[in-house]
Amino acid sequence: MSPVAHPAAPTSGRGDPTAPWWRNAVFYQVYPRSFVDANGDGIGDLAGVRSRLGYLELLGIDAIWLNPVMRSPMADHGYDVSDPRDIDPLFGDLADLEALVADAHARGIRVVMDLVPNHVSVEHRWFRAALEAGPGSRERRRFHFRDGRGPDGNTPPNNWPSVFGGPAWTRITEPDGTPGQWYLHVFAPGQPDLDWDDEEVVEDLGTTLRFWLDRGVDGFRIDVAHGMAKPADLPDHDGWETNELLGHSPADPRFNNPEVHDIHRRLRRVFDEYPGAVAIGEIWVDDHERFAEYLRPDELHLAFDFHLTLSDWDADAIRGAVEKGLAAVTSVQASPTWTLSNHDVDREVTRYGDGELGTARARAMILVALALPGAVFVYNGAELGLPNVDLPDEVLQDPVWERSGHTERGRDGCRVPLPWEGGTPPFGFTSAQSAWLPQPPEWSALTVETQLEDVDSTLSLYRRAIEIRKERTEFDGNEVAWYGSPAGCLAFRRPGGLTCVLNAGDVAVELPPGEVLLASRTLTGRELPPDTAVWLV
Ligand code: TEU
Ligand code: CA
Repeated sequence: MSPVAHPAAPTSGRGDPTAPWWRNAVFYQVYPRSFVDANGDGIGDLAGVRSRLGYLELLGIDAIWLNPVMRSPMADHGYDVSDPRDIDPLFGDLADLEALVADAHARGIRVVMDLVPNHVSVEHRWFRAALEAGPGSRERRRFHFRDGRGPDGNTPPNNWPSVFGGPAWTRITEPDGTPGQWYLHVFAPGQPDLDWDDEEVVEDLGTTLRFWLDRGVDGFRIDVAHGMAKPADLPDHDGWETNELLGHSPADPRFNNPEVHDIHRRLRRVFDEYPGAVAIGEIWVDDHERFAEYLRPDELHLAFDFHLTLSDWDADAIRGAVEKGLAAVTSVQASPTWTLSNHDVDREVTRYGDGELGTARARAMILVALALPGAVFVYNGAELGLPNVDLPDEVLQDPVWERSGHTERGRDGCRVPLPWEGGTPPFGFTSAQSAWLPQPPEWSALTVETQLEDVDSTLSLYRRAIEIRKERTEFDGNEVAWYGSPAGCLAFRRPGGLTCVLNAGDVAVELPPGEVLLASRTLTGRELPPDTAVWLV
C-alpha cells in the first residue's frame, strides 16, 4: 500500500505548534444515514459525505467522526457489526471510503471512524460459529454464554438488564433443537458482548485497527470504551430499580470494571504504530478520577466528556460541568473535550427549551464550548440549529422503542436527516421521495442553502466562531481563569486574552471591558441580554 498523506497539524492560534493535531481540533460528527444520500435510496451514504466536503471545509472543521459504516444488519444502525473490515453496501464500499479519506485529506480534513469493540452482530461469523459449535466449545468462549438458572434453565444467568430495556440475556436453541444456553448482550439481542478475556478477541481488534489505519484513517472513536471488561462470574446486582434505560450509574457492574484498562493499554500500542492516529473513548463515567484513568499516557488520547451535554440551563451547573471537564483531565495532563450533543441524546436546541429560546441558548453554548481549551465535537445539524423532531410511532427505528415496550421513544428524534436546500422535504437530502425519517416541513427555514446566505443564521455564527478560534492568538493556552460575574452569569478568561461571558439568567447585564469579537446575537450598547454569550478581547 502506498504511503498516505495526512494533513499538517493546524498551528495558528492554537498555542503550542508541536501539539498533536487533535488537541484543539473541531470534530464534526457525521451520522452517515442522515447526512446526504447520493444513490437515491433515502439513506445517507459515503458518496454523499464525499460530495459535501466543500461544505465542511467552509464550516471550517478539522476532522470528521463518522458513525459506524462497517458491514452490519443494522439492528442498531451499524453498532452491530458483522464484518469489522468491510463497508456496509448501504453506505458504499471500500473504494468509497478510501476516496472519501483522500478527498478529505486534500482539503485538510481528517477522518476518524467509529470502532465497536464491546459487541458484534449476531451475524458476525464468530457468533454464527458459536451457535453451531455447542456448549463448552472454543467458539462459545469468545462470547459470554452461560446455562440458565432454575430447573429448566429458563431463567437468565443473572439479573442484568439490557441498556435498551428487557433482560441482558437471550436464550438460544442448540444445534440439536433443544432449548439451550443464554448469551449476554448489554445492548440489543442483536449485539452479543464479546469476552475480552479471550486472546483472539483482543488480537482481532488490532487487525481491524491496522486495516483502517493502513487506509489512511486518522483514528477512531471507540464505542462503549468503558464497557469491554466484565466482572468475573457475572454476579447479580442489587439496585437496578434506580437504573434508567440508557443510563450508567457508578455501581453498574456492566461498565467501568478495572480490567478494562489493560485492554486500552494493548489497543494503545497498536495506535502508537501510527503516529498521529487518535483514540477517542466514549466513556460514560461521571466520577472524574475514574474518568481520568482512561486518559493515562498509555491509554486513550481523548475521551468524551458528557458533563456539558447533561447540564441544565443554569450558570452554576454549566460552570460546574466545565470545572469537572477540566478536573477530569488535569491530573493526567490530558486534553479536555466538549460536546453539546450526539446521536444518542436530545439535540441542544430542544434540551434548552426549543423554539427561539432553545436556539438562542444553543447559540450561546457553542460560543462557550469553542472558547474553552481542548477539542470540540459538533453533531451534524447542530450548526443549523436543528431541534429534535417529534416522530410518529410508526417510523421509530431505535431498538429502545420496542425493547421498552413502547414506553421510551428512543433516539430517532435527534437523527432526522439534514435539510440542505429547497422549500419542501426531503430538502435535497435525497432524490428519493422521502428520507428514511421524515423531516418536518418547517425545516425549510433551516436549510443549509438559506442559512449560508444569512449573516445572522446559526450556520454563519458557527463558521465565524470556528474561524476566529482558529486564527486568534487570544485562544492560546490551556488554562481557564474564572471571573466574578453577576448572578445567572459565568465569565472566564484564557491566558491568551480571550474573555467569554455567558448570561444564563433572566436580566440583561453590563458587559465587562473589552472589544466584542463575537456574540451569539446582535448586541445593543454594552448590554448582554439573557440567553446570550459573548467573546471579548
Ligand atoms: O452508546 C453507548 C451507550 O452506553 C448508550 O447507551 C448511551 O448511554 C446512551 O445512548 C446515552 O443516551 C454507544 C453508541 O453511541 C450508541 O449509539 C449505541 O447504540 C451503543 O453504543 C451500542 O453500541
Ligand atoms: Ca444512499
